[in-house]
Amino acid sequence: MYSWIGFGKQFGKKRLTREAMKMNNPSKALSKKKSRLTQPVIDRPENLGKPQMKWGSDVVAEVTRRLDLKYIALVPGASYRGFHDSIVNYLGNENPQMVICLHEEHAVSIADGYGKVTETPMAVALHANVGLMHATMPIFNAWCDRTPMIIFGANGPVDAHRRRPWIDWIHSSKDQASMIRHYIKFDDQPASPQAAVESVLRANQIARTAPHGPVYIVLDAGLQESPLSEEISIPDAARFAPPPSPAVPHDSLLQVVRAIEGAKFPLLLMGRVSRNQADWDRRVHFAEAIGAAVLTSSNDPAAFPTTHPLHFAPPCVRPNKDAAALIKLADLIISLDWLDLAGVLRLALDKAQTQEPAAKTIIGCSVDSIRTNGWSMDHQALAAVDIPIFAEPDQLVAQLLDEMGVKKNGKMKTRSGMKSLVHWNAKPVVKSAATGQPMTLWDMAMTMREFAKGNSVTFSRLPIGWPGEACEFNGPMSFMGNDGGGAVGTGPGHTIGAALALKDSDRLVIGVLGDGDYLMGVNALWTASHFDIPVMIVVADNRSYFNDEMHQERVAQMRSRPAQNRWIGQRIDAPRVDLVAMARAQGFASEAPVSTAAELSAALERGAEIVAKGGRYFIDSLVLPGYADSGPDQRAGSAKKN
Ligand SMILES: Cc1ncc(C[n+]2csc(CCOP(=O)(O)OP(=O)(O)O)c2C)c(N)n1
Ligand SMILES: [Mg+2]
Repeated sequence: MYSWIGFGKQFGKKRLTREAMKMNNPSKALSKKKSRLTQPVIDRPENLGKPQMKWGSDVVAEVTRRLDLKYIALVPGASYRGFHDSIVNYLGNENPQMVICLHEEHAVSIADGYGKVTETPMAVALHANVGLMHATMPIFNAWCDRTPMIIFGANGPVDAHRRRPWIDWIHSSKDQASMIRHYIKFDDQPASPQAAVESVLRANQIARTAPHGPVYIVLDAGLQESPLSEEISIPDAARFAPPPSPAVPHDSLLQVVRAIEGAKFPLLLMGRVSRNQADWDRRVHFAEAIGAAVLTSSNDPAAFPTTHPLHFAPPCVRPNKDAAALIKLADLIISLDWLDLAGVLRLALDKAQTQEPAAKTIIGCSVDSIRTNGWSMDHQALAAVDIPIFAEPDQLVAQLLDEMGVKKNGKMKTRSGMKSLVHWNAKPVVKSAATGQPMTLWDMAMTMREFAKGNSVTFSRLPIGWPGEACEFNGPMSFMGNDGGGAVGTGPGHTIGAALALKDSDRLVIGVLGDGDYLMGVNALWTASHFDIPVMIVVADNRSYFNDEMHQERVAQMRSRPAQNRWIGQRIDAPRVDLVAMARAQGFASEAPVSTAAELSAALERGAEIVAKGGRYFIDSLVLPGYADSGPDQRAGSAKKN
């Protein structure tokens, strides 16, 4: 099999501590930790000799090499053949190493999955026009996910006299980035190799500065394929590092402390926070020190231990009953970049519109406002906030602990208003269906929860309707969040990208996907096999785009029309798609579909053994159509044709 080579230092960020701030030296905040990520020795070029930087595209490759970009996901295309050659024959297919994909949508989704885990960018290369067109949807999703990503596109030759007939003309467009400019943070089309140096350094800095996001650099084919005619200066990339989070002004910090001291029932909404273990620990200390209840969102990566005594309600997207009760009870709400603060308050407090004031003190901590534009509305409704904090949430937590002098392992503060609350995890667990009964989504979810308990599982994705009660997350790698852009088809790519990032760890990466999501993105799987990435995919197979059956049922009911027709144009049946064959065809081990909790348990054990040895496993888990996010009596399984 393949062997692996070690890899060097990584651009990373540390919180600004009081000491670092005193020194007023942001570079102190760069992590010195060695990356544990390694690159597979695979697809090795031969007879390279000692490659010299001689071509325009060599310069782009050279700068890219210095940015600690380990991988470049791609589908090839002649528009960037110069850059492709530079990566293979100049860089030796290392740093970045090519991750070949069967669709541009997967190249971007894999980079998104990777970025969610590492909070660092993966590079992507896309063919002119058509490759970019294939990739637009996952680029939008990465934008919504706030995932850093450096995308190289191509164009031209921009100089029309150098274009080959036909093919170069269809690969040329004016302002190519306009196709995606509404959902990227930066784009550029440098006109010379020296300008490309600056362009790539700037793109890297912007992608890695919070709020993270994708950036796009268009490489003119003329620039790529021109021999260098002058000396190129490539500066030390460390001098173009992303800045750490802005610090919270001391006055604001004191306001927050006073609000906490005056609160009877503080509630922490843990939203888009970091994947860093030390930050996780600080969030736990903070919640315990101030005795705040905690909510987490099942849209976002794990942010807080979900079975912790202060995490009273199961994770959710829209507030479930328990979450709404907590929001109603709270007199102080501290939002740590909660995705939709105004929306969640509106739903929980039964407000007719988002601007209706909530009679609570609200602290909103986020840097998201600087990324807002007029095209995408993914910035969500405007929240009323009493103490606005422009900083990354973990920066605020670190400074608050410092300011309040919170000791590690101090006692958890208890609040009288919390005594009567029953923790979601203390409620009697509804057993899975009796052996032999077909599984509901609830049964499947509870079976997976049991399995995950004994294994170090990273859920790269969870399907629609998955119950919060199945989300037992105990660390920042437990769950990577769902598709921020509501992008069906990204699940397989996200899973493989997350597994690539975690391939040298002891974590078992599992993507639990809807069958519609799996089928739309299914040929992402081949990349995992080609790269020998250990991973498991489990499909909650209801043979339907079931989410939309629910919509059709609702519309029919609103219009007093027959709801039993909701399945038409929704069912993925007749013929049944052989999901297992599609996985096997791409190098995954699998077995016959399972339809009971006992069968699923056994399949998971078999799969875990194979993945632990470095393999890939696929499970087709048949479930009755229906959702379990409102509890074990799952919704709407009945109105169906058969
Ligand atoms: C690219 C894209 N196309 C269509 C949709 C609309 N859509 C939302 S959920 C969904 C169904 C997804 O099916 P599946 O993954 O099987 O999950 P299920 O609804 O069955 O739970 C569809 C089609 C979407 N969100 N994204
Ligand atoms: Mg489905």
